[in-house]
Amino acid sequence: MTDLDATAREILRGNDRGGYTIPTAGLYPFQWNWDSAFAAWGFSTFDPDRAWTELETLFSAQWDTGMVPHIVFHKEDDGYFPGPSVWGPGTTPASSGISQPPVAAILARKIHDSVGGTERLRALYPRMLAWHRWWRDWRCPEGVACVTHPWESGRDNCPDWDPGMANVDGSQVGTYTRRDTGHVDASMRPGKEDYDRYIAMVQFGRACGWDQKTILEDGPFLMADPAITFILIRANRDLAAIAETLGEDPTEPLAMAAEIEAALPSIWNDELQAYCARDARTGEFASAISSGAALGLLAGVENAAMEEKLAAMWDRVRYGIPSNDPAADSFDPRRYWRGPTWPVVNALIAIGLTSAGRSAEERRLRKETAELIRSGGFFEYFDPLDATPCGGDRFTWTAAIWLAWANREDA
Ligand code: 9WN
Repeated sequence: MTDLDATAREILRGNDRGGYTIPTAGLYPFQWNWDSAFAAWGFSTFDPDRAWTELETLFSAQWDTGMVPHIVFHKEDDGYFPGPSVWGPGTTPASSGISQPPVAAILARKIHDSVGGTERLRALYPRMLAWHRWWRDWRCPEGVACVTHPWESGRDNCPDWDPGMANVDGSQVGTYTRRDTGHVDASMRPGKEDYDRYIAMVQFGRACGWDQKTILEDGPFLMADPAITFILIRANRDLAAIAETLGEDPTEPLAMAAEIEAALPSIWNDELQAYCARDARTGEFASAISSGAALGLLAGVENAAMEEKLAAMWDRVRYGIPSNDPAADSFDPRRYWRGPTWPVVNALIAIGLTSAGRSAEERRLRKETAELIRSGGFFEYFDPLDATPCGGDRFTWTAAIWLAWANREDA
């Protein structure tokens, strides 16, 4: 074990709050959905029991509808805004009212493949299936996966969401105090106008009691998300493989994957020659290619024209896949999802590269990601041009993907 491995383990242990990990102390004091799935993957490298517990705790907050919330507020903490009182009453434990990228089945399968735990997986299976059904019923109105809030995408202020955000009225939200900019440099975070709109969307959901029909039909924001679309296709296929392992019927998850796949032409942007975010209300496409398109390989989607664009995008930076194309006007190398590279997204893309047998690119991505962590530490994300570490430090998912992927010496 290297010193970095030891530090990564310490970070996971240090962010453990008893059955769940927080993403990082201060900035994110609760349990986040996809962060926890990655944390479980990291824990599986040295504490398989703790890995399964992480997923179990996350799914213990699942709503009756099948939705697994994007934040679970296990304990009070006023260091984060918007906390439980903003999302509204109604759930135990308290949680947010939206979801996040459904990576749990993808990582649960990986964890089971490497460390076993069939009975733990068996208990989670119906919960994961219910969650995928929720995505089908409430987030795939035209086949591909949509998000009803940029936070649901996990790629909050990515230019992917600019067309939809432009139509959200944030002028009536009232006053509130942000906490994020007290923890990290404001120039690395979404701006005030973004936050006003984020809060307006939360207020809409709360006002209708998180009624999904109302949110889907009349909510202020509904955009097709290429990243979640690809993740969900892959997650459904992995769930089908899990079903087979458990002696369950894989037909339904396979059918859900096939339905989404059949709808992919609706997010093909001819102008950009790539799969792209698209406003489901107006039909408008996002204006730049993002790392969402690079997740196509997760779903087995390989398109020569798009691959060429993605390769050019990668070559415009030195470290990792950027969250937004450096050739776009909207590119900003340090502002959150508007340009930086995210080790955790690189790890997901690498799973896709491995599945596609593209080992040279997987190796390059792994080495570039490892270099960022070696030089800058376990930060939330990095400037892809000069490797400056950004956002929160001692970050759970960066430590987790180091242990599960980026520290691999070579193959
Ligand atoms: C809102 C915890 C989360 C990640 C998201 C990332 C960021 C929250 C925020 O932090 O979002 O959910 O307040 O900025 O964008 O992907 O899950 O690490």
